[in-house]
Amino acid sequence: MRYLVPNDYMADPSAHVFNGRLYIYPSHDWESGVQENDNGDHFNMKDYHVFSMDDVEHGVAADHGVALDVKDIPWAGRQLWDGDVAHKNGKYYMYFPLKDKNDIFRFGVAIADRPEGPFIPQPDPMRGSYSIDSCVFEENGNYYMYFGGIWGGQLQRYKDNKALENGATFPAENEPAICPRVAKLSDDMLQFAEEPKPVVLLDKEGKPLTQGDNQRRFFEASWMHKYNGKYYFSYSTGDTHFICYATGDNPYGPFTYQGVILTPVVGWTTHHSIVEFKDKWYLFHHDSVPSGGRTWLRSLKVTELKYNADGSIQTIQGSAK
Ligand code: FUB
Repeated sequence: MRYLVPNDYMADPSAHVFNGRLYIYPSHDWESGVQENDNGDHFNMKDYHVFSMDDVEHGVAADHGVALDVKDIPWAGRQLWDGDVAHKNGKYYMYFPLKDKNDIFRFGVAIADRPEGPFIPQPDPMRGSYSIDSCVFEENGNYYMYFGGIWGGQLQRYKDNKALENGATFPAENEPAICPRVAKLSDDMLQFAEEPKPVVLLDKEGKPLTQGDNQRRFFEASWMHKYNGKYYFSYSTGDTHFICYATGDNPYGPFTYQGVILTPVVGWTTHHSIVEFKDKWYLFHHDSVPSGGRTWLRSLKVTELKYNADGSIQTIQGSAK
């Protein structure tokens, strides 16, 4: 494994192939001086760059520069976290989580004519949006947005898509865990076309993973890909630092837990994307080795991802020993 952008700190890579070229949409870490806390205030990012590759062997061929800056987003408060980009009818749509002026995470949409941007933000956040970590999956002209993250990602503040009056509720340890969400996007790609639904993660006995099962329950970093007709929902377990996956028969799930894709890396967060490019599958992710373990200064990596004959994913060793 090697670092893709050795001269800067980038994290949360969302990788996609557009027009035969691989594009990476990461978060852009920097040393903002904000104290580290469980709320993630130290992830104080203020812009996005876009990177592209002709092939993975030769690494990043181009840094296309700043594609979106927080100062150009009218409703911005702070913290541009993990975004994603989708393509429809010659336009590229970036979905980004950002705290508004009341310190509530919402999703914004920004539009470009080219995959590398620049992306022009819409004046307001998506209606009814909340929490963090957008991932957009396209199939047969339908676009599904997966999202959510607990703790600093604020997902525990919502039930049935409504903000809770008392601020936040976590289920008891033996109750079903808080679920990520999925919603189809509208034809114009600017709003949810439906109420977001919970993405239910089950164990092999068909029971929902519980909140106390923190080796397997969802924390943040949703990603969806399809392989051999199956839907693979992958995610981070946060405080236990695994990238795991669960499989299902349709984009809404439920998904059955299958195992670990990536064991813990150096740094608190672990976040990834999975993409097929030129007949191989890749795991893009980050760690904090180059910054000496400073968890808010992360660096991009890529490694090949391999499947077994039964469709299970071979576990990749992360950089934490
Ligand atoms: O980069 C900020 C946050 O850290 C992301 O949104 C989370 O997934 C975690 O990687």
